[in-house]
Amino acid sequence: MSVIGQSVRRAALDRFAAGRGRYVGDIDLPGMATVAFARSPVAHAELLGVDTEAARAMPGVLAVITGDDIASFAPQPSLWNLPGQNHSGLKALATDRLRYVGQPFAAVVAVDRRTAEAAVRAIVPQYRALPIIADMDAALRNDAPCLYDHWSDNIVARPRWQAGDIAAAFDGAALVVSDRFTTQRVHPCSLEPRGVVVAPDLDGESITVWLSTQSIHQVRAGISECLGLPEHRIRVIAPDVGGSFGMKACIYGEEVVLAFLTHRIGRPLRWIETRAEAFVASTHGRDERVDLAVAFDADGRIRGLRSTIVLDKGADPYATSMGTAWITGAVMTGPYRIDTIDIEALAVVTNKTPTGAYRGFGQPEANFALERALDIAAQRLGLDPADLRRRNLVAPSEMPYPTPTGIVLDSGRYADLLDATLERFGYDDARPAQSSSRRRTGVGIACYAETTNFGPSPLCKLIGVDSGGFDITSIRMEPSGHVRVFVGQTPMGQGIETALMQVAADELGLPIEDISIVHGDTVSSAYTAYASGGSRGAGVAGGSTALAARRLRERILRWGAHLLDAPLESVRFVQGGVEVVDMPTRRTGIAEIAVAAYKAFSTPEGLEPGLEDRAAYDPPALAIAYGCVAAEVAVDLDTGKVTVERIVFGHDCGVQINPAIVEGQVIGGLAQALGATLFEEMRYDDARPLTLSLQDYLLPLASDVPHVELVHFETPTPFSPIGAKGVGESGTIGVPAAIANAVQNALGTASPLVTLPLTGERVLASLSSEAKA
Ligand code: MCN
Ligand code: SMO
Repeated sequence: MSVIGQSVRRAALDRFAAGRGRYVGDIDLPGMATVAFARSPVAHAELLGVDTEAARAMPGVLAVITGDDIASFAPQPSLWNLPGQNHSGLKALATDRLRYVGQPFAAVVAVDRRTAEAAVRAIVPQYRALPIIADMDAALRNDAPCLYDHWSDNIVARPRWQAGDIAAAFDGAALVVSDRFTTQRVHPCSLEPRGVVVAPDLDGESITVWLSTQSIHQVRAGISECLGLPEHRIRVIAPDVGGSFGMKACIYGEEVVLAFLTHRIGRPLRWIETRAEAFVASTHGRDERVDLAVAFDADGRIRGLRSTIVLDKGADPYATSMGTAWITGAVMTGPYRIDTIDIEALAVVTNKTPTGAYRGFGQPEANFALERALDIAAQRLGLDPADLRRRNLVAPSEMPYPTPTGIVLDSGRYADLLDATLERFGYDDARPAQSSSRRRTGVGIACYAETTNFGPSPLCKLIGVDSGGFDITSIRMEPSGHVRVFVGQTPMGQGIETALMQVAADELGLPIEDISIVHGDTVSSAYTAYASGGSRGAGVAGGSTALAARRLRERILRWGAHLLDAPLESVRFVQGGVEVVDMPTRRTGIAEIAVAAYKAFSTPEGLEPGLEDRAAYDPPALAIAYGCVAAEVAVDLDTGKVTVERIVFGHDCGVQINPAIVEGQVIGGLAQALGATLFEEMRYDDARPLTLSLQDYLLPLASDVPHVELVHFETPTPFSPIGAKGVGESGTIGVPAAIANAVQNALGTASPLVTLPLTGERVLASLSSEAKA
């Protein structure tokens, strides 16, 4: 029986549940000192000097450094570098200017955390306030000051996609829907904050870095670049990672500073982010505004689409630079047949914490705009929202369907999945909205198409990712017959290690207990140029793992023939061994083959002793997952509070390796999206952050998550050897639009909801517009 498709229990679950996780914060090394960072208290200022004298004099303080001490460093690298993109040139510690509240400008090393934090409080920056660029409008104003003196404006880059005759598409339209759709800034809030431990190696030249990250190889390259230390002298290890959600994808200044300091001080060092620090020190997500105009025929067919996307990148375009906005532009046409477009994406710098990757990565933002626009159009054209979508969804017969932005909709049954989801939901009976004087209910839907299996090297090159998009897997059968699989992916809660065990077990016909995964170490696991992220673990690392396991199987087969003294053509691989075709008594088991391969008094023609192999997999294209979300909400007319009563989530991630994990991924992503739809928001007052604790920043509780029913389709993608598409981000994409459409359905003719989150205030404001109308 195939192991793929089985809900194999995740190996790490019991360990985590029993409190036996081993995170960066659990690492304790002899002589280890603690680092704390002094961070900017202001949004924008000229930094005139930093008085560190009092801090240095404190007992227990081992060192204090400022930006001047790292002046020789190379700037913090960014993961995406679009052609023509502007760079900040900023280093790990600020020197002449402070550009956001939370920007580090000095670091203290002390014997313990309390001393380090007290010393940080004793560091006094002298500064002169500068005019603040509080938001994207301020950044784009003609007379706006430039955040960087070497830029001519505040724009990081502005890629554009154009296809077809856009003027004609709009001129001949029966209806044009046009509005401004805003997705707010959110805080990714992983359970485990960021953390770094560094130690000098015994050779006195190399260092080991333990880091809560999804990108061990990029971080190694980044530290190497910043410090000018060769990569082979830096070992990066990701121990257990307690959630990362994209936020731990980039190279932060903290790891660079600690790598430098451990060298200088010759002691192991630790920095563990505090929860309060995380709100300003780790990258935020979203913060995009989408101006969208869609032109329709009278029957609801889409004629063309115009859009301008603006991403508030915060103070520094490092991290994933323009990536989020680029993806928003690239996926703006969704799962629909749209060939005429004019889309432009801008990222601008402001005086806020930098934004970076966050689960969904630009796609919820696009989906919210497009799916809201489709509902507004359906209402104006007198069509059912589902019918309007059916008329535009790309049909299986049209696939592979190249979208005008260069994405290929590879496979799937979009309309069938919409129908199946609506049937499970009872859509036809659920509409129209019910109302009473205090409470109204509504239903809403949203479809999505999602880029997954991030990779193809040509795409990486196009967008300026500095490596190809392949994964490498090495595989070794030990003399005991146990198989170790060395992968480049990093588990961060998504269960990739279990899925990859299943892939190897399946190819080798072995029980899952006979497989283990080695991950998260630049020395002992495999190299992956691009990290974990882009929902690529299952499809891309699953691909390289399947290919490597197939090569190992071929070796086992040849060893088997050798041991059986039979020609290769006459033997076959069977569960647990190799046998001569039609002569099952002439059989040798895996255990005997494994021992023979290592003892090897004689070796099969063309092979060497031992049983190991490797494979790289570079997908030919992104694999496009898709789905449909149907939501039922209740709106309290006194307070505007939205309660999500029920969600039916239909999705297709191709072949499911582990259905239980897939389900957990979808529901986890959905819960995150629910928070982002209803109440999560990083609030600022003139670039001063107001939400600095979990008291102010509302995360969804278990009781906020409604009953969720899933509908699964499994259309294998041709772009992965195992047919798997990604699912790790799927839950986040269609949920905001589906809920907003349901709330709008409840509110009826009130003014369109176009801004997230859907707070009570916003809902009441929309209602009062109805009263006036
Ligand atoms: N899977 C499967 N069959 C498929 C697809 C996926 O069984 N066809 C399972 C696999 O166990 C896989 C998991 O679902 O590991 C997610 O698959 P995939 O979409 O390939 O995503 P990755 O493994 O690359 O994980 C990264 C992805 C991203 S980009 C973010 S952001 C995210 C997410 O996963 N961050 C997470 N899910 C998260 N879940 C947790 N708990 N914590 C995070 O930080
Ligand atoms: S935001 Mo996920 O790491 O692609």
